[in-house]
Amino acid sequence: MQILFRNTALPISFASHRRSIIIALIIVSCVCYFMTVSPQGGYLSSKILSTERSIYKDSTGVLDVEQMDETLLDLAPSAESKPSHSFGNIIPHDPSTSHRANATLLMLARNSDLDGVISSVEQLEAKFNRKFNYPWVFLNDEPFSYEFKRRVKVLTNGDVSFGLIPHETWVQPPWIDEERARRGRNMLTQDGVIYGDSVSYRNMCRFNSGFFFRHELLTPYKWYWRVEPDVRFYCDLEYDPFVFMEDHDKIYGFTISMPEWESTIISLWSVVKEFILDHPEYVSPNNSMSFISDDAGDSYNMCHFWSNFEIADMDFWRGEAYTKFFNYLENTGGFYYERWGDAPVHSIAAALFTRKDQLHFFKDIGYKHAEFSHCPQGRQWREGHCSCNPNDSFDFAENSCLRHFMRLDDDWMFG
Ligand SMILES: Nc1nc2c(ncn2[C@@H]2O[C@H](COP(=O)(O)OP(=O)(O)OP(=O)(O)O)[C@@H](O)[C@H]2O)c(=O)[nH]1
Ligand SMILES: [Mg+2]
Repeated sequence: MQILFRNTALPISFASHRRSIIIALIIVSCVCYFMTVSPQGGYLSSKILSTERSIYKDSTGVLDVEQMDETLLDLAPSAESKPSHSFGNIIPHDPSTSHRANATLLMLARNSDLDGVISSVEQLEAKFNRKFNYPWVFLNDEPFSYEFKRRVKVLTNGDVSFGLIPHETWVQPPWIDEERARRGRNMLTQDGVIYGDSVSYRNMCRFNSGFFFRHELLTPYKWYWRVEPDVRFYCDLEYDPFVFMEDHDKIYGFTISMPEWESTIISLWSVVKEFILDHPEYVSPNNSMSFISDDAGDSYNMCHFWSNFEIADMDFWRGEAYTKFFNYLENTGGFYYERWGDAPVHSIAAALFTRKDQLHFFKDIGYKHAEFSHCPQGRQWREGHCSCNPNDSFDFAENSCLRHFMRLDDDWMFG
């Protein structure tokens, strides 16, 4: 009996052992299969995704992130392996498969600005550039310290250049009548105007108006994003704003617009009007005069794009219209006799010498400089994971110039 049991038991146990092996093999195969399609870590899944990234470009080569997310969801083979909602956000940007712009991030700074520089760079890297790796250019009127360079370079994977500004493009030109300039500074100081007494502030404004784009570190580039120390970037930026500008034939992008202190630019508009009379050929037929004037150009309403944030095309500043315009302004000495800012100078030129559809309001970029911020609204606020309060945006302030920009055309709302 025992033998019989043994004899019969042996084949039974061998057969069941074989079944177990086959079941185990099936389970292992299934696990391997689901690992490859799992959103959490499958090597193969990331391979599929990176291929899709290169497939789902529009005709201009720009990645349509929303389209890509939807497509990936469609591709998911089963409910179990469907990507989570945030899946699209963790796909690293792969510059090798995307169209890039000839662009740089740009900051003018002093060695003493280091903490504010680090704060701004750290944020822009986290919110945007970690995925895109655009280079940075830092400019200074004095050599950057070893410490400055060491602390800044470590913040980015992009190339970083540190440049010295040529003396003659920074300091007050020798032909400026210093006595007249001093009287101008005193007047603004008495009026309590910020930086009214500062020559270095005037140097900075003049440099930003007419020279930065000619610096040897910037001449290789077409596009720049101007960044200042101690600013805030509130939202994730999943697309490339330089490529956006290029593909949509834009020239100048901004986030905040406001009126200038009138006493700093007393004679600027009359000089601008003279220039327009001398050179009507540079004024675009489709210009944005109604952004900068409420009376068809008779007077300036002081509205300007706040130039501490700019994403713009340096070829426009290097072009014939702006070169002649800047030289015209420069020859009056107004940068030193008054305190002409680069913001009204850039804004007036952009408004007059470009088509209005070449100006772009980056309403999806949450940004703060000093006490004024722009916070995106609605879907853009949610999808950008913005940390700003959407109810606290300078756009709604009485003295914001956004309504002047909006009245140019309603297209900006859909642009
Ligand atoms: N190298 C250098 N950079 C300067 C100098 N003055 C200003 N800057 C930089 O130029 C930019 C504008 O200067 P700010 O002092 O911020 O001027 P602002 O934005 O009009 O005024 P704030 O409200 O004080 O920020 C910043 O990036 C500064 O770091 C200077 O004398 N030397
Ligand atoms: Mg500033």
